[in-house]
Amino acid sequence: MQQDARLPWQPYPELSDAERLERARGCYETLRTRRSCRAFSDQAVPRAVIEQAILAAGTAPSGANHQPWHFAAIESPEAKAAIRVAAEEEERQFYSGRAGSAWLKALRPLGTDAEKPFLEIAPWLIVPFAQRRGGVEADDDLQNYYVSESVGLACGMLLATLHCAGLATLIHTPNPMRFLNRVCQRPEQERPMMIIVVGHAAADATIPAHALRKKSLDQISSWI
Ligand code: IYR
Repeated sequence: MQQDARLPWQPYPELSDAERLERARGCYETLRTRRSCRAFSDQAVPRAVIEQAILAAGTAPSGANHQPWHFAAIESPEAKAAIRVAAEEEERQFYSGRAGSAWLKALRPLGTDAEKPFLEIAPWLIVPFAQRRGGVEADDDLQNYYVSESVGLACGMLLATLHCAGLATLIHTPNPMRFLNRVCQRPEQERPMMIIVVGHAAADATIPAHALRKKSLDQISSWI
């Protein structure tokens, strides 16, 4: 195959600046309603929706286009139970001291604790794994670049897609989380980055008021 073939740029839709602004505002209005959900119902989510979201994540930019990610999508009740047991074990130690007082103080407004029933109740858990080596072809064993950045970008796109599909999500980060390699049967050289809990919010779900405190444009930007 010719390695350096080039194709013409496929034009994006032609919009006026007013239409562009309207679309950007629309995206913002959609994304600003995303909340971390900590109480899920057991309402099912079709596998096809999860597949589309992972496909969307897989379009993210990555170092040298090596796409250094693998997404383990888990719906098996046994696997979810195993993840809950292992995560709660780590979290109990985390919340009973390992986190340190400053970290625990920072988490207080969220009201989180070591109990993670949603890991079994929500219909899907997605675990993104970061690959230090790989490449585009299945049997490539090349150095990957900007691995954390690439996987972070893919996870952001995954989260945005799931939100657009009307699903509730939570990023859960058991600490440490190496047990995920065992449960998801992934090789040791892959690093689990987080658990993305996916489903529908429980009827009695709440959010901490703290979650609504978003920084202003002035706080998060400078214009040079
Ligand atoms: N992993 C813990 C603690 C936790 C840490 C941060 I930073 C958060 O933003 C939320 C929780 C847990 O999931 O409870």
